[in-house]
Amino acid sequence: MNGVATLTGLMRMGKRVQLVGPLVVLLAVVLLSGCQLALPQSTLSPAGDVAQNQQNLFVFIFWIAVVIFVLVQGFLIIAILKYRARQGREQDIPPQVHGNTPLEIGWTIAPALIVIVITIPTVAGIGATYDAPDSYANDPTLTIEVVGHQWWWEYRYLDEDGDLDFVTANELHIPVDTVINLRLASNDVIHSFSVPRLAGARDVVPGRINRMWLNATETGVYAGQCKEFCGDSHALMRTVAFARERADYEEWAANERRPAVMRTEAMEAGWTVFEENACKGCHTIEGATEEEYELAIGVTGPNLTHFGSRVTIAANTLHKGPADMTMGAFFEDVPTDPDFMQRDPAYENLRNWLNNAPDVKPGTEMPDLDLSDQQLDDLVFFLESLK
Ligand code: HEC
Ligand SMILES: [Cu+2]
Repeated sequence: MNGVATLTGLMRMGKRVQLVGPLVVLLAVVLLSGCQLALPQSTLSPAGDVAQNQQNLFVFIFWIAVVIFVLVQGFLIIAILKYRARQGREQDIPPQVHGNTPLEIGWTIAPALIVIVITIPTVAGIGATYDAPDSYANDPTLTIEVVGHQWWWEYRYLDEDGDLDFVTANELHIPVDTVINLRLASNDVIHSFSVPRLAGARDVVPGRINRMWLNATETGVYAGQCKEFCGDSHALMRTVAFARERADYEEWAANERRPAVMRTEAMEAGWTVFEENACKGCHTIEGATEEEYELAIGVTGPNLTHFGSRVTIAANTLHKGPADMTMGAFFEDVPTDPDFMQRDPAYENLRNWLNNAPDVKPGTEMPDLDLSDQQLDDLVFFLESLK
């Protein structure tokens, strides 16, 4: 009987030991997965001053927490070892400190001081996220209105006089070492704008205009995302910021200011599909003059004037190319070959989007318009010609 009991006991222990290995591995994976620094949305690899300031604050508080952790755990371990029950002294009670006035005062004041030390730079840091501090007074500035829509971002660039310069969507282009003042508004529900490697998040609230500033200190492509649950496709409401040298940015902006390319004969079929299928009512394509080029002035969906020069669709959830291509590969080698768009399945993702947008993005206002294969081909060609 006893032997059986010992045996089952041993077996149980064996099982427990077997479990420990995988559990340790699992715990390590969960805990260490946060240690990768080069993730696209990591606040731990800042590429702008606002993100850098926020990281500095984080590191400062982190080390305070480490010191407190080591002290508290250290005292705890000492207490456990020193005052543990030992054979023969089960009844011993260590000296009691209850009512010890210097200690009581000490551990009231110390945490209060720690909180004050953390609060001052935190509040100052929050204050510095709205407008660039005076030390940036000599930097060039650019103001962009950011409008959150379910589920995409509209970017309205303002000129020096504060008048509307041009409108684009989802892909934010900025020059490096420039103070970018963002004015944030919502078209429907509360969203939150965030490109973590450049700056923290700010809520985008209907009925008010919030503001934040950021700058990019390195050229690069920085991923972002809506950070406030805003409905069905909230997780598919991303954004991407391209920080470029000033000359490259200026070249891009000059193109954005231009009206859409003139209609060529090859684009005619696609334009007809666009015009006859309600697209025109939801999307804007800015033409030169009304006679030369018919205007589309819909504002429900993204501005498509220079859609052909964008590399992503559906608020940066997909690139336009073949469905099996990774985002990274597409970004590295954005197709510039004029024949690319005629190749099958070159613009597969874009084609799928046009074919049935709600299938790609649940809840989107863009309907499934039941287009034929030929109409889809014509549309892809037309849209991709809008450089
Ligand atoms: C009822 C309004 C509506 C109609 C009609 C409509 N769209 Fe859209 N479209 C939208 C909205 C809203 C989005 C943004 C979806 C998202 O990303 O959440 C969109 C997105 C797009 C995009 C991707 C833009 C980008 O930058 O991500 C393209 C391209 C597009 N539409 C083309 C078309 C074409 C072509 C038609 C006609 C066949 C059409 N749309 C009809 C509302 C509409
Ligand atoms: Cu959202």
